[in-house]
Amino acid sequence: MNQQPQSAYEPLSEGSAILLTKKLGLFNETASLECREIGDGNLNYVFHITDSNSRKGIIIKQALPFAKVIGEAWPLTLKRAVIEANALKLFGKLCPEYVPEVYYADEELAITVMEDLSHLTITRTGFIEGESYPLLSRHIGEYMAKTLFHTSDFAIEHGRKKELAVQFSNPELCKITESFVFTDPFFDVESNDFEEELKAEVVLLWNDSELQLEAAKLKKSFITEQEALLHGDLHTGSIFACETETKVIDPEFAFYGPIGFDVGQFFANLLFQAITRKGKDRELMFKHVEVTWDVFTETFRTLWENEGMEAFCKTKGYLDYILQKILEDAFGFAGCELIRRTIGLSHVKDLDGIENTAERIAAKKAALQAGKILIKQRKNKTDISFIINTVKKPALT
Ligand code: SR1
Repeated sequence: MNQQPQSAYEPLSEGSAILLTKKLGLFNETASLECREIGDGNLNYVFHITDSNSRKGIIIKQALPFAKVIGEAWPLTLKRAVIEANALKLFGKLCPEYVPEVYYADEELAITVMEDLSHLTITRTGFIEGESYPLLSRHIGEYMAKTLFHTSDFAIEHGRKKELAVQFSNPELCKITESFVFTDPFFDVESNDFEEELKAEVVLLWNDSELQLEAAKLKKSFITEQEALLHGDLHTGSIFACETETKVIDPEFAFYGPIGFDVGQFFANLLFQAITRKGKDRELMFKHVEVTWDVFTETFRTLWENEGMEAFCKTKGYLDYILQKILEDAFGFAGCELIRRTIGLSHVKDLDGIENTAERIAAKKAALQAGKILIKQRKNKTDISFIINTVKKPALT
């Protein structure tokens, strides 16, 4: 008889999370530990454990074996916890200032124990409450340049890069993106989710053959190009921040893919805020987009010049070609993210949280319009102002 090996996996409770913390010796013996589950419960448990004597804390994140946002019947690999822990460790080496420290990881329990970031706020939440995080774009531009350059063929020996691409093979999580970002929003399928007031726009989008062709090209690029180790889900819900500090969390979607995907997702999520804001507050978001790109290119250029290992790094015009490709890709991927979070599965609170129906629908139409322009007109756009104008002056793009 075939016996299946018993898995040691079991979901933690607040009580068993404290017991685990004690077993790992993460606090001293006199600690008085308290625990709260603070996750949104969609994909993971997140336990916040604090010592009420020292006020120090840790986070234990545990992957759940299903994706609640899709349905408990949708099983989801626990291997993503290993991907996440390893990505945090690697990105942490490349960019310690912007990545939480990992103290411990257990593959069987699918847990990662990491630095407590409770002094920071999730950027999306802070933005919705009116925060502007002045250093965010500087930090994320630098984070992206360092993590993406240092995991690319431009910086590491080819055998090592191929080993990393295998280690971070993440088919199940990539499938989520392939379906819900790159496919479903462009067709009339059940997973889509939008208000009746948007139906006419959405039907136009489903019948736009030029848009579909360009979305297909972007999906192909996402599936086939192994340029660098991506975060893979770099939206403002994956970033903790305050006025002075920024930390990038949740790289469970990490895999080797096209560099522009991380850049484009971050751009799109800044644009959701630009769409919902007015006047000076709106300009701040456009400024964030511009600074992100400036810092990203400056840092990437410096790394390329000082640490580039690829034989063609000194070839005139090659770096400019690479940066232009990243920019065009980022525009297209940003367009897909704008459309997906508006009419597909897994919306953003920036738009869904607008209480006034007319304002909410207008904001969603603006997001769809910007998304379509970015996807269809991304080619040969050499300036960051193109993405800003898709929201600021869509008629001129
Ligand atoms: C099933 S997970 C839905 C979405 O949440 C994550 O943040 C990713 O964006 C994913 O597409």
